[in-house]
Amino acid sequence: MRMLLIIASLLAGASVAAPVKVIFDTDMISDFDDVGALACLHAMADAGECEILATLSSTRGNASVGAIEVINSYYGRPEIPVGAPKGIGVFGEGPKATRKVDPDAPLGSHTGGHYKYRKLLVDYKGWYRYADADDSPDANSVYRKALAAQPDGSVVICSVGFMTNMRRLLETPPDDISPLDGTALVAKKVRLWVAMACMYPSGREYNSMFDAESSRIALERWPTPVAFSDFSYGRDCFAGRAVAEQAGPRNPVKDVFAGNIPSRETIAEDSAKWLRCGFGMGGRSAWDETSVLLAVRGVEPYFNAERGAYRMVGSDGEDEWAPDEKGPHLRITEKMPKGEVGRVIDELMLRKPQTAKACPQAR
Ligand SMILES: [Ca+2]
Repeated sequence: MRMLLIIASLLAGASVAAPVKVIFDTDMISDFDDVGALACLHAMADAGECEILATLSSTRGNASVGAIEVINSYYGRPEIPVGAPKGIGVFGEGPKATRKVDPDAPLGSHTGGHYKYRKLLVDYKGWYRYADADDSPDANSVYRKALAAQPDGSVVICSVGFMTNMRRLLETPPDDISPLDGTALVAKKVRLWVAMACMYPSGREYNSMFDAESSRIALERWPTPVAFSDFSYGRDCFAGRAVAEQAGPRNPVKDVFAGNIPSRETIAEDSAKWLRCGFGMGGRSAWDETSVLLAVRGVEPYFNAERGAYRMVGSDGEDEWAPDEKGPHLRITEKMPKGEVGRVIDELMLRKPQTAKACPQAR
């Protein structure tokens, strides 16, 4: 019954005056819509729409946690707890990496998608504590402390990376933080998990496939409703060019978008090719930003939603959606035109932080 009520309230839209209590879980490994998502979350926190309880990385042995801290610091919230998984999950500077990144190695020796996060640590020295995610606290203890301290049924978890931390959290035993095991603690404290994951109607999606075992366990055992902004929704909803082209001093959000979005002229030369790569005139596919919008503001007025269940199937990270009007999951579909959703996201990303750190000199 509780699950039905939660889904009904989510479908009806966010009408609760109290700030939504959010735990944000991101990969920060190669793609950069994560940066936009965390920026939107801070902007909504500045407006009193949400409270950010913790910010976790779902990857380890890389600059992910430091990058999260740079953005938290930019928005004046350097104290937000951070952590990363231990022992399992995606490791290093890419999903298939096998060795730890050396945070002191010259930037020029690093290539690939993780470069942008390593560069944040160089450009914003002093804005973070953990250059390597492995040195940060265990995500399990961060989650358990954050959940145990909150009222029952009040927390929304928003994951925009791998599902490693959700699986590990469910498997935690009782400890001195809480007498409840992980599954019981989640059932008691979490209202909703919003996940950027999976691909409608079926396929192999980045966040689901690279730690597929954790995805399978988390989706099968999670005891609360789960709402998805999946690959198929976000791929042609674009955001970020506005912040990339924003006038005024540099900041870490602008740096990442300005450095990673192809020019309008480049996209105009072959827009179909760039769409396949997740880029449009509006910027980058807003998979992760649409997820935080869903987590804080709910389904209305932005999205329609279908009930059902996502399951991991096969042996190679494939997922599959099964429509079911009594299912435990929701997936969002288009209601407001995606161009307008992108502008809602851009407006959040363009807001100045209320207590921003002074930006360093451009390097
Ligand atoms: Ca992500």
